[in-house]
Amino acid sequence: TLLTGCDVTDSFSAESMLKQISKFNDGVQAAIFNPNALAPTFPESAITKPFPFNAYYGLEDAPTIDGKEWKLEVRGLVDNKKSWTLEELYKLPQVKQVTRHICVEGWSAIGSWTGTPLRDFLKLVGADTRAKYCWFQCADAEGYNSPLDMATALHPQTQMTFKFGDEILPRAYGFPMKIRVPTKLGFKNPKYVISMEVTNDYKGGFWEDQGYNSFSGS
Ligand SMILES: Nc1nc2c(c(=O)[nH]1)N[C@H]1C(S)=C(S)[C@@H](COP(=O)(O)O)O[C@H]1N2
Ligand SMILES: [Mo]
Repeated sequence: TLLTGCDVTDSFSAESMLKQISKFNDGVQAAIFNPNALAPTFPESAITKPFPFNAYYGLEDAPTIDGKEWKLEVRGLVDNKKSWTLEELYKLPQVKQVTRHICVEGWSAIGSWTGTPLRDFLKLVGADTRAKYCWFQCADAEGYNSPLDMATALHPQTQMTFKFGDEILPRAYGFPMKIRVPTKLGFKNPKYVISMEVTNDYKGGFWEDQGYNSFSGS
C-alpha cells in the first residue's frame, strides 16, 4: 500500500497515543484556564424555548426519581461525609444564572438555572479543595458520571442546580439536581446526580472514556 509509511496497523498504539495527546491537551487547557473568567450571561428574553433535552437515550428512558427518597451522597476528601435530602439542600442559599449551554453535537441553547454555588457547598461540607476532582455519579440506568477539575468546581458560576426557568428542575433537565457548569461543554453538566466524591484520582467519565477531552471548557 502507498500508505505503508504511516499506515497505522497497530490501532492499539494509535489509540493510546491519541489518549496521551488528549491528556496533554487537558493539562495545557487547565494551565491556561482563568479561574475567574465568567461565562457570558444573557437577559431572560434570550432564553431558548423550548429548551432541548439531550442524553444518550430518549426522554422516555430518563430516570424517574422520587424527590422524597432521593439523597445526594457526599464522600471522599470531605470532613462531613453525609447524605443530603432534597429538603436539606433546598434550604441552602440559591442564585440564578441565564447562560449558554453548548453541546459537542453542534447545538447550543440559552437557559435559566437556579441553585447553590458548588463552591459554597464544598465549603459547607469541609471539602479538601486542594484535591484534584469532584467526581459526580448519576442515576441513569446504564450509569453516567463525570469528573470536574477542582478549579472549575470552585468557579463562581458552577452550580448545584435545583430549578430551571424558576420551576423545580423538570425530569428532562435532571430532576432533582444537576451540576450546571457554564464554562464547560454540555457533557460536563451531569444531570440526575446521586453522589459527589472529592478525590485525587481520575475516575473517568461516560463521554470522557470515549475520547472526549476531560477539560472541555473555556
Ligand atoms: N445523567 C446524565 N447527564 C447528562 C447527560 C446524560 O446522558 N446523562 N448528557 C449530557 C449532555 S451530552 C448534554 S448536552 C446535557 C443536556 O442537558 P439538557 O437535557 O438539560 O439539555 O446533559 C449532559 N448531562
Ligand atoms: Mo452534549
